[in-house]
Amino acid sequence: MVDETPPADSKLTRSKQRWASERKFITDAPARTGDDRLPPGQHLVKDWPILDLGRKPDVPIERWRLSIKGMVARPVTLDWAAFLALPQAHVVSDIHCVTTWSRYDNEWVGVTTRDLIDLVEPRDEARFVMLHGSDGYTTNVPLADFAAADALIAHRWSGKPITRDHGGPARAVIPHLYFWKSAKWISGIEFIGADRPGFWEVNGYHMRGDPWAEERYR
Ligand SMILES: Nc1nc2c(c(=O)[nH]1)N[C@H]1C(S)=C(S)[C@@H](COP(=O)(O)O)O[C@H]1N2
Ligand SMILES: [Mo]
Repeated sequence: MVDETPPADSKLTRSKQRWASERKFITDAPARTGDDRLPPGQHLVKDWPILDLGRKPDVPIERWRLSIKGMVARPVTLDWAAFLALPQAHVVSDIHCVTTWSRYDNEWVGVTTRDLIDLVEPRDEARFVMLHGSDGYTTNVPLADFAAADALIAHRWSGKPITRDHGGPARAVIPHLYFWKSAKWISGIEFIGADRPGFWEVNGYHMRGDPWAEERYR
């Protein structure tokens, strides 16, 4: 057996000790890495694909409105200025699309769903939300998932305004569910008591859509 341990005072040992104290080569990687980070059946992409129904509404910020209604004590319609006046959160999260692509480390800026929930005060009977897009798209999300700490209504990605192709001026981002739950061109958040299917859910997609449980279809 060859002992490859260098003597304690060798040049290499001293370099390694110095590297260790300087944390050389150590990046601040997220806790989830490798197999733990990519859900089953997914593959990684570097670019950001565009998927929608093909109708891309043009919503200038002067006409942008977000109406939050349904089973809430204080329904509200936000215009762009009111939306930007709410606390702005920075979130880094992964995208998992049901068509099997995933994209890591997306940098979002926007208003957390928790802050919006605090604003409108859902009634006890509210259990789900229906998200509405200006293109007529809808998608249903359990309230507990919508209220996740890293879920937000985002208006910036990678330091820039979200483009029209990707749902700008503002879109939902609910990172721990498949990306079809993240409505682009968001125009409404409706709190409801009983679950009902949105656009893709009517067409056979899962009511919840957890990528870790591969909840693709039902
Ligand atoms: N309003 C709206 N939101 C939508 C869609 C849509 O067609 N309309 N498509 C969904 C689907 S299936 C996916 S995978 C993602 C795609 O977002 P992206 O084009 O920014 O990648 O948006 C989701 N949100
Ligand atoms: Mo999708």
